[in-house]
Amino acid sequence: MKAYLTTVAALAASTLIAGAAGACETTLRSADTHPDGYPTVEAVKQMGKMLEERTDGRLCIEVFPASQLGEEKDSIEQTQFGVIDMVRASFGPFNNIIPETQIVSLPYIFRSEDHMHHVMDGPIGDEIMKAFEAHDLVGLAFYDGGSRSFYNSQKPIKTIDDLKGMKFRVMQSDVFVDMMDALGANATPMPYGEVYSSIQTGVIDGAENNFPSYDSSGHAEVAKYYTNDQHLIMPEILAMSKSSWDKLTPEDQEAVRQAAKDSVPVMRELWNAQVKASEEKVVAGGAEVIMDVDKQPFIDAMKPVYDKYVTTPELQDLVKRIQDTQ
Ligand code: GTR
Repeated sequence: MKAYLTTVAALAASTLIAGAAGACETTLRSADTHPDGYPTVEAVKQMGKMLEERTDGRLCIEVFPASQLGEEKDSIEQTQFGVIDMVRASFGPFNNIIPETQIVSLPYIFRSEDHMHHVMDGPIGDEIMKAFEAHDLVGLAFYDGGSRSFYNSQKPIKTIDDLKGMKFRVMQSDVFVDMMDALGANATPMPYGEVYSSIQTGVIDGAENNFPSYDSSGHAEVAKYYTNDQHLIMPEILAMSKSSWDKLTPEDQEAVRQAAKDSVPVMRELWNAQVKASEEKVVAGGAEVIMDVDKQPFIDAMKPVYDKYVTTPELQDLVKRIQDTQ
């Protein structure tokens, strides 16, 4: 399950910035659900190297990969409580906690990953980032989750009709339960770590994710039909515990912000390489990938989800601002 990442891990290691030697005064513990070598894990490690160097060893980051500090939803809570200093997570598990994350988590809200970058790198992203503070979190940087699509163990899915009555794991967010309802399928919200065995034992038929996660989680081994419908292009975030943040001097806070910002291009480069590598790897491993999907019926089917979440003139305006962003 880990071998797939060798190339990207090597790429990451080769670009590492040498950190100051010796013990760090403060080590920030950062949680990630993904294994070592995954782009998000490597980007935060590189952020740590930059931070260590720029603060003369005052601040370091230790990344705990592979859900060592708990499943994503739990590590978010632990970060809010200050037990964990930092967490890198998808927007999905924040949806039920921070309503401001919902609109940019709607299916097909973004036309492409570039569109998402343009929105999240601008004023709309800044507004959403600020919303984390009311929930004891300081948003540091937006990372990428690529585009998520359906996969399952039963049959190739070509149209919405093929999804009817099937059971799919979704992240623990009401938005995605409603998305599955709108598609006529059944949603089973559950932690990421339970998906592999749930597919294997037939508790669910499948799940949905991007190529790197489909690959690294091993889900491709148990659910070989992947349909590239790209229903979700949504941001991920690297966030810090407000209580850990408040312990830092303004100078160190600035160093953390800057290092997080500088880790974004690193993350994007690793990400693009990994998407390609993972797609090739799952296909070589026997996955049947349907790339050519007519997305329009999927987009049209999402109307009830938009009706449910885009409920005020302000939210309607936000959707329009997102759509108008080039
Ligand atoms: C991945 C994402 C993780 C996690 C996972 C999931 O794409 O990077 O943060 O949210 O999906 O489906 O739980």
